Amino acid sequence: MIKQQLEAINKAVLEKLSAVKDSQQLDEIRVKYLGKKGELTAILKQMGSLSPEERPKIGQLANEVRTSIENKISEKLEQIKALETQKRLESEAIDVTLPGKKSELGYYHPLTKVLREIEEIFVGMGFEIVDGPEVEYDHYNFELLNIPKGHPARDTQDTFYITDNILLRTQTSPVQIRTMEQKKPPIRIISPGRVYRSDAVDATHSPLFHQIEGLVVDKGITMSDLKGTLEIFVKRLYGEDSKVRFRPHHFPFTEPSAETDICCFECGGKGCHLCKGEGWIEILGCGMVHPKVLENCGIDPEVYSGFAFGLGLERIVMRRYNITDLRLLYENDTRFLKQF
Ligand code: 2NM
Repeated sequence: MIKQQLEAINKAVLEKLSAVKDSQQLDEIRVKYLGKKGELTAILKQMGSLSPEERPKIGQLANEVRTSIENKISEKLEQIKALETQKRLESEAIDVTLPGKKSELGYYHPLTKVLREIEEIFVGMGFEIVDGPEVEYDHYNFELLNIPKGHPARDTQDTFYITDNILLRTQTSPVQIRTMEQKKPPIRIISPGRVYRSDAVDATHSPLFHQIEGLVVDKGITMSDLKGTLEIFVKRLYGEDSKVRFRPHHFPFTEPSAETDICCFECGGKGCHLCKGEGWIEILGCGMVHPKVLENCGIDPEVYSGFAFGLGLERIVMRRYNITDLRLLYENDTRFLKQF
């Protein structure tokens, strides 16, 4: 009787196993037949009613059935696991032959591009690139540069003041001043960076723009060093054929002072729309560092002399690329920036 029941269970399990589709169904079968309240366990509890001769035979059979069912279940489990892994791999498969998503490359901003070019030219002539604070004392931005109290450049109309004596630098000259205070000549530096002036925004004005200033101080520096250096700079930037001229000018921090023009690269000097009929285009201001400025920085003007210059980066960039509105340089519209 028990023997038939055991064989029936074995048969039922085999049938059910063949229909199992996932590990959950398999677990249900295991509990139903082998669990503590399972059918096989229930049968084994009836063993007490058997005769002593029958008991070991049926016991052995029961164990065989149990082992067989256990083996079948774990066999099935392996099959299901393999199937599930295969399904997962199929659903997660990546088609490596599909075209990839292109990540966009960055572009150098035109201001950065031209600045790097200019830096390269001066580094090639032995200049160092020096940085300094954009928030400055009026002491460094004006006083030591020989720009006296009451000078129009110091007016709140033109300069952004933070306190009575702290302001946003209006040129990068304070970097040159700080360098002269800290280092003994020979000094050969350029100081590029942001500068600030209280201007309303239009096509040619912005309260923030960029300047590059340069300074050379040593024994025996003369106006011919200034002219030679700046001529080489202009030729490297605009081509070996370009011509420069120096016009007398006035700056409080240099004496003598000059403005440097380049012969119009559009018309070759005849006069056109670009140079406004002049034949020449102004590109920088320069001069021999005023003896008072050297002295202000602890450098003896009887022993040392120097020259300095300053140029506006935006104007150079705008002329280089024919950009007529300065605001385009600050809007960071990639449709504009991609063109350079
Ligand atoms: C310019 C024009 C001329 C200049 C002077 C100095 C310093 F600190 F040495 F006195 N730095 N930069 C200078 C001279 C700047 O910009 C148009």
